[in-house]
Amino acid sequence: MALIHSPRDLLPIRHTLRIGVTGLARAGKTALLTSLAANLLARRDIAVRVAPAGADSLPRFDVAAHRAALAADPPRWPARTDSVSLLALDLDIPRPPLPPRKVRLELLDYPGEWLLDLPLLAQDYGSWSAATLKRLERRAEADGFRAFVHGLPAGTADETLAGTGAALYADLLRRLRDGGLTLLQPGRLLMPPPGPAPPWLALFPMVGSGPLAALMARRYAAYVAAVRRDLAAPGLGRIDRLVVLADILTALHAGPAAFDDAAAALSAVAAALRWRRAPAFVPGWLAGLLPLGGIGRVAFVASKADHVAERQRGNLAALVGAITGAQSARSVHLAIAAMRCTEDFVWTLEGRPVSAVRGRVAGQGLVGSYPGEIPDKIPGADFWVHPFLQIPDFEPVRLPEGQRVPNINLDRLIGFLLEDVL
Ligand SMILES: Nc1nc2c(ncn2[C@@H]2O[C@H](COP(=O)(O)OP(=O)(O)OP(=O)(O)O)[C@@H](O)[C@H]2O)c(=O)[nH]1
Ligand SMILES: [Mg+2]
Repeated sequence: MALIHSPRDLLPIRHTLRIGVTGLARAGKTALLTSLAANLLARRDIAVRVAPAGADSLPRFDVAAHRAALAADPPRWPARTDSVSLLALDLDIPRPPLPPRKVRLELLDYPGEWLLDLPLLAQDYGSWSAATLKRLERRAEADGFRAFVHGLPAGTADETLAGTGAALYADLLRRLRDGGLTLLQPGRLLMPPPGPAPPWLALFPMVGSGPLAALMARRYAAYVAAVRRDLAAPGLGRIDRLVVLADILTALHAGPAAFDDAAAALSAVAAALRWRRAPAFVPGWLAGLLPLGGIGRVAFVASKADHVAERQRGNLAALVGAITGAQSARSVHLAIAAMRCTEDFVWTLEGRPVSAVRGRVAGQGLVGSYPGEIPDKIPGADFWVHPFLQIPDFEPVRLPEGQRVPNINLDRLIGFLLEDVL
């Protein structure tokens, strides 16, 4: 460990490192934050404590309640969360003979829907509309909305018409989400920001060049400006490192259309992050002022990796890499389980031994699972001939307070995120 990483290390103040943890609903954000906190708090080599909330504006992540759920008998998963929250930990890292390095880690539980707004920063209204309408062509759910858009009269920018279109589109996004799709934009239509809805949220894709299209283009521009503002805001923005969680196993189970859509979403996010990351020659203080420019490291993570055996986890990580194109000093792709609930075992299925996992399922006791082979690249048509099975809802392992949470590859994630800190 280097004694000094940067000149500010010599100052007797605590500096803050903010890590965004993002992923779509149920991707495993809360489980990851709880496990990270429990494992850092259980460390003996550094002093770690939950930082006081002070006069902060963001709600605090309730570590104590989430850990208590795991310590209960029977243990329960941490409850669902539906708002942004912040977990702050103060770390004192010894480095004799110098005084300890003082770092505040701020971990932000960031909605995945908002992550899907990043690609919009590089698109204008016309190209976003064209791409979105094209994707909708193949979806039966979109029939009503498509008919509305094609039937729009030329030459009016009527507020009522705009309102009808926006309501139809927002409803369509919700139905597509329920149908298992991921690439749903703008994300704030599905996960609105706190407070009353501003008029520019009433937005939908359309083609043409009349006054209504011009109104939509203005709303889109206002939307993108708000996304940009949020990224630089002291509350939600200013993220130094980012973890993008993806539940790839559930996407594989959902079938080719849903999987391709999820992969397209993840790949668009990865491209937006690559495009926005400040080049190496831009000094840190300046990079922090650029939109997204301050994000120095990104980890793309397949979650719930304890649902497959060791042999398959390499493929799972490789698949995330193939989708995101991530692999550089500043990005990694990993398969992790924030809370490992299973053990590997060899299962004989139809006379053939397969590497499977087993864990406890409420009401059923110990259950074996072998969902199928994980492809190590984006799967083609032959993969989908054999359906990928649903992963069971394993119970978490009971965890007495103060203990480390069993996991897979969490140390690698921490090592990557905090390489220059620990
Ligand atoms: N086996 C296993 N299951 C996990 C793991 N992490 C999460 N899960 C499962 O996934 C569910 C969702 O995890 P959460 O951490 O609540 O996901 P989230 O992204 O915070 O979800 P929302 O708050 O609803 O957006 C959990 O209730 C578990 O059933 C893991 O490491 N292993
Ligand atoms: Mg959550």
